[in-house]
Amino acid sequence: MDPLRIGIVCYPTVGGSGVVATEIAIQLARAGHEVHLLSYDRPARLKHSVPGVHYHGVQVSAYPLFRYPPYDLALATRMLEVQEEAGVDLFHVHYAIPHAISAFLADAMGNRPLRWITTLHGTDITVVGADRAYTRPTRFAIERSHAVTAVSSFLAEETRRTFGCAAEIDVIPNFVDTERFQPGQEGRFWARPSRERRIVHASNLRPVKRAADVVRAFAQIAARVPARLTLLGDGPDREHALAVAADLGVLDRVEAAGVREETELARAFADADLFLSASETESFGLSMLEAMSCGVPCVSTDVGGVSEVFGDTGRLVPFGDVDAMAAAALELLEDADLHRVQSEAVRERAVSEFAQGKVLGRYEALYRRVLEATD
Ligand code: GMT
Repeated sequence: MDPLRIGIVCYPTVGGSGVVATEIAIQLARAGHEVHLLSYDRPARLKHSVPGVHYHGVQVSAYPLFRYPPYDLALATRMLEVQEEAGVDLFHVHYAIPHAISAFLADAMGNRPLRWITTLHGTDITVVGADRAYTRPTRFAIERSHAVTAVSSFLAEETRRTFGCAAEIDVIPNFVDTERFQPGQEGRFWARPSRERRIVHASNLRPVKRAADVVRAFAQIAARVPARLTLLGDGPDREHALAVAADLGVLDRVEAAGVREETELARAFADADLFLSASETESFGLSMLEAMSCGVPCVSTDVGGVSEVFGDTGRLVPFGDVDAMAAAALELLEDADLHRVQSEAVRERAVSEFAQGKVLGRYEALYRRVLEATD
């Protein structure tokens, strides 16, 4: 089949949607397609140049009159330029706001039709999209997209419920590179002389992630078994989480490891014993999938699409119930046999359901479907 010229638009920050978009870009380029990636900064996972992926930065001028620089306009212009210069066949925009609206505008401004697919990731629907100021443009942009995908059935349903959208939404789950995210060689806590349990949490530490609840659950765990918590990633709630750790007397066992590249992330997960997530909402939970791929069992709040990722592995607890989270974690951390079974089960689920090779073909098939339908 002919190679395609695909434009990918995403946020560059260390967040799941940027990671997914960049991984799609890299894999498409490896498969021989020409990829143009647009963002306001170089995405974290595109630190080094990748043959076949062309990065286009979007510049927003800081004119004194603009209290809020209009990024959506600058992006629309850049999309149009990239379409004209590189002959992009199709744009794939990640996160509805404002990317899908910029695509609509670029299409309206250009001389030839611009086609785009919108992938919904999470708070573009559950939080931002539900804000009255953004509801109508989000609904409009979704309905005008040439195809719409969501990363979980939960998110697709939530989109229909919040916006009353009639648009068809394909559910294409997130994926993981199961070669890069592999179990380590060291063994888990039962193989360590210290028996110390290594607990991890990875996120952008925004309030929605409830990092302080992770610390609270950890304090209960650490009161029962030797344990250490590593917070991977960075964000606004970092200091609060550490203050809670200090209040609970476990600060010496909590490490805030900052933003991690995926190689470091894979290394940190490789020999970890448990991933804790206390999110208020989570449409998918990509970091948990990456941990699962490394054989790390997860305990999470039962929110959003997490149950779709877990299947019958892991443990789900009610949102806000720190005691239940600690109890579920201890069940796994005090029983080496149960932990071994769970560790194998999560790895097996990541490989059988979410391996990158299985999922990516669905995007390529969708691109071709949209192009054929609109030719
Ligand atoms: O929606 C967000 O909060 C940001 C977004 C991101 O860019 O990281 O995260 C969402 O997309 C990820 C990738 O699809 C999902 O793994 C996360 O669950 C989802 N976050 C939320 O729903 C809170």
